[in-house]
Parts: sequence; structure tokens; C-alpha cells
Amino acid sequence: MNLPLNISALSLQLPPASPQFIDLYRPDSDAQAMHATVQELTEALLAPAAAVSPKFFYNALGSKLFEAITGLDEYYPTRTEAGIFEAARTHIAATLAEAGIKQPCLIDLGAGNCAKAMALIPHLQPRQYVPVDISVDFLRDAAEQVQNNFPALDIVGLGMDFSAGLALPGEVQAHERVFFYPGSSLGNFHPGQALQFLEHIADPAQGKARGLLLGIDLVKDTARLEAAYDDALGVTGAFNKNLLLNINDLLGSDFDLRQWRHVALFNARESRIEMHLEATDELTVRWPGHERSFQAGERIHTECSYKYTVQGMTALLRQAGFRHIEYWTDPNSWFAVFWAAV
Ligand code: AVJ
Repeated sequence: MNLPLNISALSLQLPPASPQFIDLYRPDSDAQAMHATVQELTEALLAPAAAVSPKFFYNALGSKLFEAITGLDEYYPTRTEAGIFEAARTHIAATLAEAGIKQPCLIDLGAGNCAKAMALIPHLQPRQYVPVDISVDFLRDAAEQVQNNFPALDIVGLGMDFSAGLALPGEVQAHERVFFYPGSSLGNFHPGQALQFLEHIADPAQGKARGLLLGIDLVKDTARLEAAYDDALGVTGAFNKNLLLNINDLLGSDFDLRQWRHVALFNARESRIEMHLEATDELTVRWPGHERSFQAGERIHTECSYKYTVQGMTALLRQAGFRHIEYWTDPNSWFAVFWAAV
């Protein structure tokens, strides 16, 4: 190891403060939250066209599988976005500085392993970093990593399901908020919901935001899109099927993974990748108080991942109330990073 002496000396004198952690998402220990989760999943599975929210991908194993997806050859979004940030980060920092934003509070929506924020923090120099994720234990570890890398940074980790609302606790700095929503996670919302979510962030009474740094995947040829969601190694298939394991844990159901097949397709009319789990045989799933039968070939819809054009996203951001919009793309225009100021 070739650590510069001054850094190791510094960390000996000043052990990193542990990040604060506030857990507002406890579906497996809080009785009321558990009840709501059971209710939501039961309705989702009993609907004529069964459809489960993609938030149920992200138990501890699901977060690890997603991290593995981001390293796959076929899954271009993560590395393409990282390339855009690397090329544009000084420009992005200058844009924020020109807008008069100093020592912001960086609110990282769906922070996961916090890797993207860690690459940006040295450039944006936030006073406070607020990683938010539904995958609570995974986030706890990640927030500690960030603290080790930036011992002086004020970190407030938030375990929460922000798809249900963005009520941030009082520990989150109320001024100079910069929302960071990378990775094309906004694509999980239907366009109407995406608009609402963006409006909420842009609304000065709600999000108290100065702006939003958004990463979004762009429309491209179908073969490349579908390969990204159906990789040769089968990691995305495992990620999709793990949703059934998570449901078995949360609901006490008896899904048998060997009876389900991973399906990913691009729906061009809706401009979205769809993921489904398809029953390979006629089967019945049982859980306390309920059962659901599936025909062979019948599907559970597990994810929509909407793909935008630069024009489409610009229009959506304007419609949501953002006033000043800039964007950066990679040389192939596969992915875009937007800065939208309130
Ligand atoms: C985390 C929602 C951005 O849509 O690309 C990756 C999730 N699903 N492979 C995406 C995902 C299958 C991912 N997002």
C-alpha cells in the first residue's frame, strides 16, 4: 500500500465520525409497515394481470445482484453515465457555482453502493451528503464506506421508500439542496408519475431544491436495449427471479423459482423495457389466506424501465417547473445527464 503519509496520519488522529442513520423503511419488523406490504403484494399478485412493484427487487441479495448487473458488458448505462460524469464534472461543478450554490446538501435518491456520489463529492464539495435507499442494510454499509473516504463530511443515511413520497426528516439541511438522481431510476416511473415526482422536487414548498442532477437512459436500437436486460450470463434473470424469493420472505408464499422464466422486451409504443416472470407450467402459488393460479405462459410484470429522448426529457423537466436546463451525453448518445435548476 502506498498511502501518502499525511493521510494515514490524519485518519489516525481523526477517526471518521460514523454516519447518522435514520431508518424509515421497516417492512419486516414494524407491524404496521409489514401489514401494508402484505396488502400491497397480495393485491399485486391477485390482479388479473399480476404486476409487482420493482422496489421489491431490492432486498440485500437483490442489491448485490444489481451491483453485479452494473458490471456486465451488456449493461451499458452505468459505465456510460460514469463516463459522462467524468468528462463533465468540472463543467457541472462550474454550473452549480455560477448558480450561486455553495456547500450544498447532496441528496442521493436510490444511492445503492454510493459509488456515483463518491466520484462527484470531491468536485461538488457538499456540506452534507444524504444517501436515500429502500435497501436499508446495504445502504448502511455503503454510507460507512463514504464516511471512511470523507471523514469530515456530514452524512445522514435515510432508509426510505421515496416512491411513496419524499418527506425528508429535520436532520436534512433545509437550504442549498441538490437532488442527485442518477442511473436512470426515474425510468421506473410511468411518465405521469415521473412528472409528479419531478414537480414535487421542483416545488419550493416541498423539496426546497436548488436543482436536480439527473441521469437518464435514452432510446436506442432494440437489440442493444434488450441485451442490456437479458445478459448472456443470466445475472438479470437471477435479479428478476430474486423478486420471488423476496416475496416468499415477506409474504410467506411458496414461489418455486424453477417454474419461472425471465422475459425482457422493448415495448417501442410505450418507449419502455418491460421485465416479466413467465410461468413455465400451470401452477398455483399459496400464501396465508390466499392463492393464485397461473396458466403456462402467464406472466407477472415486474418492471418498466422507460427510455427517453433528450427532447422528451427536456420537455418533462420544463413541464415540472424547472427553469434552467442543461445536459451532457456520451459520444453515442446512449445516455444523458441533465442539470435542471429550480
Ligand atoms: C435501477 C431502474 C435504473 O432500469 O436499468 C437493471 C434496474 N433492471 N436491470 C434499469 C434494472 C434490470 C435499472 N434501474
